[in-house]
This record gives sequence, structure tokens and C-alpha cells, in this order.
Amino acid sequence: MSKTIRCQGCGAMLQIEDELRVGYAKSLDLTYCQSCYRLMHYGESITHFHPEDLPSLPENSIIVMVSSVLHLDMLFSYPVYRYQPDAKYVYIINQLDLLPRSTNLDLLIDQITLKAKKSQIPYIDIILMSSKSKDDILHLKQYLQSHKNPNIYLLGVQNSGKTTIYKALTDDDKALAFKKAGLTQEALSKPFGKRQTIYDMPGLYQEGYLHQMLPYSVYKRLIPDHEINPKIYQMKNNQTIFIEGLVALTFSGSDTNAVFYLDDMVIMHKTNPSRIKDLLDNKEKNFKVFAEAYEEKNFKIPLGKYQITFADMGFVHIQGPLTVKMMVPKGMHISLSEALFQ
Ligand SMILES: Nc1nc2c(ncn2[C@@H]2O[C@H](COP(=O)(O)OP(=O)(O)O)[C@@H](O)[C@H]2O)c(=O)[nH]1
Ligand SMILES: [Mg+2]
Repeated sequence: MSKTIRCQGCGAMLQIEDELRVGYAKSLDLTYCQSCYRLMHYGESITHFHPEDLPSLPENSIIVMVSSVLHLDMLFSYPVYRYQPDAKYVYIINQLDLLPRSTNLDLLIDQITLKAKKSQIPYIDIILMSSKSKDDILHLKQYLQSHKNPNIYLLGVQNSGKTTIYKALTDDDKALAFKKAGLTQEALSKPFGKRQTIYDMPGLYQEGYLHQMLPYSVYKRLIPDHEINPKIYQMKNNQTIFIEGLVALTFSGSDTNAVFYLDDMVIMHKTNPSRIKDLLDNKEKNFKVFAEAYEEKNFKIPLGKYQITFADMGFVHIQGPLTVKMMVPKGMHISLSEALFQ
């Protein structure tokens, strides 16, 4: 019986027939498919596709739903428990190192727990962690191995850090973990301790994230990868701020402080609402990063502290009541939610 040979970077089945299909390699003896090889060496990716089907998972499993602090607005929104009601669910909120050290983590976990209870999410534990922390990985390993379930699945949206966690838990040095969304093509798996197997699953597809509107070489620069330095902008009533040439926010109702959680490299600038049209009409000239088409979004922010999330790029915290008018890339995921931390 011939054994299926898989790319050790993304899990795709290796094939030598079609260069444009996933898993293509010049030879079946190679460790990586051509796409992974080029991603590693040239930072570009051509034939990695977004797998969309949720696999059917056995009931005697632990399903570890990995999310990122950048995706808090979408936490618990994927009803994965419906596919396998009898599994045990553990929620990991990963990339905690991205939040400023001063973040009130007790408040964050309280708010997240409250949200899980309100939405009646079945779970056995919620873990805040960073896969870059050796201690956090060690604790996670001990925790998962303390359960009897034979199968552990790492599931969650793209770029939440599943493969990074998998590599750290299993000492795998071949699987690829990059900001390239939808890199892991098929489940990677390894024995885990004496009795368990751990699976790193392809990411669940999230509509409207940056990879849908920008090339990898551009969006990888916009997604934060180290501790965020929140930037406070004092906004006058009816003043506009641009995030690159992507999002224009105009705040009205009163003067306000807007606290942006974005990568340091992201370029921001203030302007007047009357300039928006002209700036976007000449976007190629005015901005380094811009979208093909834009749409308007309006939010009425109630009294209290709220968060507007800009796809997988980051978010802003604002104090209501306020009105926010936005120009955003067409189809970009933008949400309004309560701020989960101070
Ligand atoms: N700062 C930080 N970056 C992380 C963490 N976990 C993963 N990453 C980065 O996030 C990107 C996506 O990680 P990956 O493991 O490929 O995500 P996956 O798509 O869920 O498998 C990579 O650039 C990782 O280095 C984390 O805990 N902290
Ligand atoms: Mg992955």
C-alpha cells in the first residue's frame, strides 16, 4: 500500500502533476510543496487555498478553539459545538503578548466568561495565553495531557496561532506558521504524550479579513506581531482620521479621545471630512495602502466604552455616546462591540 506523502509545512498532499494545484512539488521526495518553499524563501504564496469545510470530528475529543486577542469581537461566534455536541470544548485566547502590559487581564477574563455565559457556550475552560511564552505552552501541555480524551483538535480562524501552538506542543520544526492566512491546508497530526494525538486543523474562513483585499506582502505588515503601543488621538467634534488609505473614521457628537490598537507601522493621519472624497479619488497618489472600492458604514455608539474592530488589523476603543461615520474597503469586516478591557 502506498503511503500518502504530505507537505510538512501545510499538510497538503504532495503531487507532481499540476503546478497550479495545491501540494505541487517538483518531486515527491521533498519536505515542502512549492508554495510553502516560496513562502519561506521569497515571502510569497500562490497556491494555498482556504479550506472551507468543517471536518466531522469524533465525539471523544477535546476541541481547542483558538482565537486571538485581535479577533475578540468574533469570539464564540462560530457555532462549532453544533457539529460535535459531545466533545469537550476549551477556548484559548492567544497572542496575549500583543496587548499592552498594563491591560487589566482580570477584567478581560471576567468579561469573556460573562460573554460565554450570556451566549450559552458550552466549554470546560477558557485560557488566556501567548504561544510565544514557554511557560504558557508548558501549562497548556500539562493541562491537555491531564485529560483522557484520545484526540485533541486545534481549531479556529486563520492566523490565530494554531500552528504555532501545535509546533510548540509537539516540538515540530517543519510545519509553517506565518501571517499568510489559510496556510495550513490539511490537518497535521502527531502523537501527543503516551495516549493522545494532536491535530492542527486548517483555519476556519473569516469573511472580510485583510487577505481578501490586499496581497500578502502588504497585509503582513499591517497585522501586529509584537506588543501594541495604544495611540490616543484627541478628536475634535466632526474630525476625520485615516488608517492608511483603508479606513476613514469621522467622529461626531462631541470631542473625544480615540485609543487605537494597531501595529506601530500603520500610518494614521487626521483631516477634515470635506477632504475624504478627494483623498480617496486620488488614492494612488495619497496613500501607500488603499483598497479597490469603498463603502460607507455608520455606527451610533451608546453610552459606555465600545470597540470598533477593523478586520484582523486591530481596533479602536471609544467612549459613547458618539456617532462614527466610516469609509471602509468594500466587504471589510467591521464590527461594533463592547470593549472587553480598559
Ligand atoms: N505575537 C504573537 N504572535 C503569534 C502568536 N501565535 C502566533 N503568532 C503569529 O501569528 C501568525 C499566524 O500564526 P499561525 O500559527 O500560522 O496561525 P494559524 O493560521 O492559526 O495556524 C504567525 O506570524 C505567528 O508567528 C502569539 O501568541 N503571539
Ligand atoms: Mg495554521
